[in-house]
Amino acid sequence: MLANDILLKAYRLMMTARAMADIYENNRPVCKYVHSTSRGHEAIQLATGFLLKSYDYVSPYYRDESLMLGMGWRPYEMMLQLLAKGDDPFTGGRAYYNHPNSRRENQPQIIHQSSATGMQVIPTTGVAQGIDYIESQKLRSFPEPPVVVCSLGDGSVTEGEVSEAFQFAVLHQLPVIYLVQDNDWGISVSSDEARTMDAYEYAAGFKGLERMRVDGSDFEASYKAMEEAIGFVRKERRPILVHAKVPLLGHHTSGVRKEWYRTEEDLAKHLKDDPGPKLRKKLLAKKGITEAQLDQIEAEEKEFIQREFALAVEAPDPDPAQVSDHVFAPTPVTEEQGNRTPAGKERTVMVDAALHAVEEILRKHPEALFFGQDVGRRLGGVFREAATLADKFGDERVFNTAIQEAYIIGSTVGLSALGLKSIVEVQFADYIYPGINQLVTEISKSSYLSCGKFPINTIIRVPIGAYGGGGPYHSGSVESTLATIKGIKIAYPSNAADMKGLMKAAFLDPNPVIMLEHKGLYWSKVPGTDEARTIEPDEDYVLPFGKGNVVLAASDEQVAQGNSLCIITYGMGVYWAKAAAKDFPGSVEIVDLRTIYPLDEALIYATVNKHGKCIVLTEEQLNNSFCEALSGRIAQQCFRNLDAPVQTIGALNLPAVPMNIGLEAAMLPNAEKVKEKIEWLLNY
Ligand SMILES: Cc1ncc(C[n+]2csc(CCOP(=O)(O)OP(=O)(O)O)c2C)c(N)n1
Ligand SMILES: [Mg+2]
Repeated sequence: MLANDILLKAYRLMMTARAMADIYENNRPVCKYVHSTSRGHEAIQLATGFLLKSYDYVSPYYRDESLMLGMGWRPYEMMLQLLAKGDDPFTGGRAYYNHPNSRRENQPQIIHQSSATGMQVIPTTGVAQGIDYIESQKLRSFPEPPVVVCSLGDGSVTEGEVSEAFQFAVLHQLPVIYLVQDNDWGISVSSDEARTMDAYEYAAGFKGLERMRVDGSDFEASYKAMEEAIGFVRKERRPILVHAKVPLLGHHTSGVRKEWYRTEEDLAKHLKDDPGPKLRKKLLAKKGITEAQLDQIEAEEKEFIQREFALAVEAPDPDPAQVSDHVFAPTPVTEEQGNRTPAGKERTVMVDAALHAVEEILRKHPEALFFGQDVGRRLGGVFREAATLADKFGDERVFNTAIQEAYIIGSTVGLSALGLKSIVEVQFADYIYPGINQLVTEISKSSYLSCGKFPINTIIRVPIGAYGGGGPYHSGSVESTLATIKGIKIAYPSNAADMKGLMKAAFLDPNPVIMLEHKGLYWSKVPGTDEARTIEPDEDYVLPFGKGNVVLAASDEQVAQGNSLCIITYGMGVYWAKAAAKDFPGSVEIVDLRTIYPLDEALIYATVNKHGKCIVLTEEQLNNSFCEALSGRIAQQCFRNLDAPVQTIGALNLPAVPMNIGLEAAMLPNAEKVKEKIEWLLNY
């Protein structure tokens, strides 16, 4: 039997949650932003909240209002988010009710929470992965072994990404509790429409995942179950799924009303399990607890919530001048530093420059780890871009993952929250798509929506590009897709020195960075790309993002005669441009962008203004590409100085790069195609 004070505290907070739901419902025009309440789910949520410690991590979902109350969050603070006020401690008025994140020292830690159902499971499992890594490397000590709670609804469990996380958690035996609150509904989709098994039954398919069922509407049972689950994970360092059956008493959200799709019968069935009255009955059966005492608690909470609500309504709105704050955390790398061309060094191929950069990072930073498909000991990457690293740093720091792009990318959110620095790899750019969801939904928004509390420090290495008949699923370009995502940085080096300097800058950058690494430049195998091999810079060399490079300058003479143009390009385009320029000595200036975001707009515009003629060159299919967007921006910014329309060169607008080398060549740009355009433009 639990002590009366815990039961009474739970009862009080159930009355708080009820009063909150009621006041929101009674003030719908004021509570205009969409919100859900925890009505029906209070018991399991409060039990969980009571049991977590400040060094634990929890990912509450949008219905976990009572979980927040259980962890000691003040209703006023939560209401600031409900009303999207400036002092909303989680998102500063940027996201919905009960989408918390917190680094407060005296309460459990909460990473950024998105609204995408089930998508929090990978980032949150990443937190458990991070704790496991810290424990294995003895990087830090905790008062006692932390646990991670990932909370989600029954409807969310059917999302595919959830299974990637479960797989990883059981394989690596991570200290995580998946708490599934099963109310039999996913908006209007009933459980029998959505699945043949509930989460408890589903969990049985994941060998090594402990599981437990509990009546989540019974506070005492919930408390005992969570106490056991948390105790198990603290001690055993293994994952468990807790399946809590709960009623759903409120509306799905303020906007989707229960009476639209639920029958009287269904509502009545759920109401029978209302956790408040259930607990009240138990309390009244105890000695010394009276109806009057419980009535008083209810009345006190009602009054308290009225005061809290009035205060929150009065709070100021966010300052619109701050709308653009916190997209990125500031990076320490703003200037090129270190020795780029040390004396006596050999020229190095680009793939080795990347490998050496990662090796130097791993040697210096125990908080750094590197994982992805085939990067582990046996192969060291399908391009040998990770060769020998596992031998040197061990299988806990450099390891293979299953084929799980969503997990590979999304787990870095959790690792980053713990101060770890992950370098991960997606084997081919063509296979980044299963990970794009995590990139867009979780990673890119984390810093912005947590007001800078959770920027995601990660490097995502992505071999990219076409050459030598790689075929339709190993040659694709993805930079335009990536460039539409705000909140990530994208590098696209064209030579070994840039690769090394940018990799180092990416590592020091507290924000998410994608390194696009052209497979055709890795070993300078493509004819004409020998210059991608350069002297390898020193270990301390860094190249800031957003600084383009003039790789070929036009002569003053040709510029003065108006017989010049510039080519703005990156990656393989640099080599096509260089080859084409040979026939026009002094007339062509080539800018290698080096990073797609941030973009060196100052250099681009200054160069275009100088020549008055410009070609933007890319390997990608042209229509609606980054290259077209950039040419539009150039036209806008440099209109007065342009002597001809901005030209673009890219691949044909086909859905894939065909495999036969003749077809591949027909699709891609090359030096010849660039030459024709230069000639035409110089004569314009
Ligand atoms: C990826 C994604 N798809 C769809 C939605 C819209 N949506 C919001 S809540 C919800 C139902 C979730 O049901 P469940 O996980 O059982 O949680 P409950 O609301 O029942 O507590 C859906 C489909 C979403 N938020 N995210
Ligand atoms: Mg549900």
